[in-house]
Amino acid sequence: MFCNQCEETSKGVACTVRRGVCGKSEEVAALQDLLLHSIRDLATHASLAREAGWVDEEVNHFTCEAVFATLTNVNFDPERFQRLIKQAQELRDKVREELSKNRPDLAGSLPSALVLERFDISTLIDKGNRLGFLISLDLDPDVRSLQEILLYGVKGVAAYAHHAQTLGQEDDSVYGFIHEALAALGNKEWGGEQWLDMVLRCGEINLKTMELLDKAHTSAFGNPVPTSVPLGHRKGKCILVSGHDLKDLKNLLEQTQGKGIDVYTHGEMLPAHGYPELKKFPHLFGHYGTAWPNQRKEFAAFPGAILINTNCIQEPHESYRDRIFTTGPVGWPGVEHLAEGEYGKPIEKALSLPGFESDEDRGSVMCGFAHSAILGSADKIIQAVKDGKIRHFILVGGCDGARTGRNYYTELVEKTPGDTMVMTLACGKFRFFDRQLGTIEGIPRLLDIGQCNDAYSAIKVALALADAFGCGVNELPLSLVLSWYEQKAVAILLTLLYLGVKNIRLGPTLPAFISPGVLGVLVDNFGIKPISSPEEDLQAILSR
Ligand code: FS2
Ligand code: SF4
Repeated sequence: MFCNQCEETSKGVACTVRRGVCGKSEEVAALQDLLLHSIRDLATHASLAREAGWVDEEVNHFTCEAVFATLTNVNFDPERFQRLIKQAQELRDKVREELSKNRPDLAGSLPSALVLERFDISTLIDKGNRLGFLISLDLDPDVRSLQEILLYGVKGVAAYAHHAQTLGQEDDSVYGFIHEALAALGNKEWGGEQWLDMVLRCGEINLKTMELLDKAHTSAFGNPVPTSVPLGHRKGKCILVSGHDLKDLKNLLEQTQGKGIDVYTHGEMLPAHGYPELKKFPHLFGHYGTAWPNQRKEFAAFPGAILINTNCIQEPHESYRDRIFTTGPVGWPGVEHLAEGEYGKPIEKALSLPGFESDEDRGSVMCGFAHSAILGSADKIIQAVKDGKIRHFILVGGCDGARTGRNYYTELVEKTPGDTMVMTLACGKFRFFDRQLGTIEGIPRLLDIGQCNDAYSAIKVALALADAFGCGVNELPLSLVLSWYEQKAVAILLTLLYLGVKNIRLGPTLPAFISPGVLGVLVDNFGIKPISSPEEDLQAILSR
């Protein structure tokens, strides 16, 4: 196996033997490799078909769903990959047939197809092992690095496009780019400049995708409003929902109404409490636990059923294996996977379990500071900056991780002086989300913008502030300190680079897939830098 797509890759280079650090087996790695080769094949055909004016919705949706399954900590189930590989072949054949009908000029010169004849898992694993990683390891290191950045960025875009599409928001230019980029990964002629151009285009298309997702969330659930969320629990039966998919949560809230079950959020679901169409359910009680790396301990202690709908899943511990259910792109072998909206089983399970035996007050946190809420206070914020009451904005955003070394972010936030505002998003915030940082002019100093899926909100706020101050984003008293782990974070980083945002601090380590040559380009053109110590970085940030 070869996989270097996440921050915790083995020895900071790649996971290559037996089992990835995340728990991905060699067999699943081979199936993911074969799936990616199959999707590239499908994308090559779909791109040609699109040029001929033939676009297929099923192909578009499948591409995103299947690519999403290959992100870190999403799907570990060989049987699900077996089905996806078969489906990729069937859809490729469908597109190929259309092409033969509609592009007679291509007769005899259709791209060669990756044809699989047997679909038993061991044959597929064997094929995946023979094909290996999608990007040749023998390429020029900078070209290989740029292709890997593109592949991982596209994975993030596909995940966001899938989230948006399930809520009815889509745009063919997003699917068009995903197909074009995946098809390009077979190109042996391009040099660094062409790949760099594709990488920045990926950032551009991700911006559009995140805008679609923002529209999807706000049209379905309303604009988030600042909301206090209890961190404790109350006596009663309970279901915990982890992941990112708000539509699943709404379905579950509807299906549990009047059943005497409280619903709690975990990890990236916390921002759900701020949406009017979700917070209106009185049995959406509170937030339980912290971020994904702590799930084995936290899920084991949760006395009800658990539903997880996207990344990040870890190997379920025996103590809760019979009460955890997956839905959407996520999967673990042996864990019951539910079709969208079919939550009878977790409900039944929750009713059969003891639930919380008593009330417990553990305080609360605020969420719901998405663009509409922050920009609703824009006048106050701008005045506070002009009056010198707000010296600097620091966006501390990104992923949490299982390894040590992320305490940097906690310390940095704890050490920010009282005249700075800290904006945060994604699951890295659980290292400091309950800190009481006080207020400036009545506005909390710690503003939770939302999930990683809400990075668009942060961008919108930054652009609006730049507009109000009549300057560019890089001239604002704003610094970005990011923590990355998986491929959604790669896509967001590419969007920031596409927007020309400079001097981003990135940690806890730099991606293994960035070659020294490509890092040089990022440093020279964008001033990207690794994090150092909280004290040193704060001093540099505040002396700007
Ligand atoms: Fe966190 Fe994991 Fe959100 Fe990432 S829950 S690291 O995949 O998507 O952020
Ligand atoms: Fe290793 Fe990360 Fe790949 Fe898992 S996703 S196999 S930890 S590089």
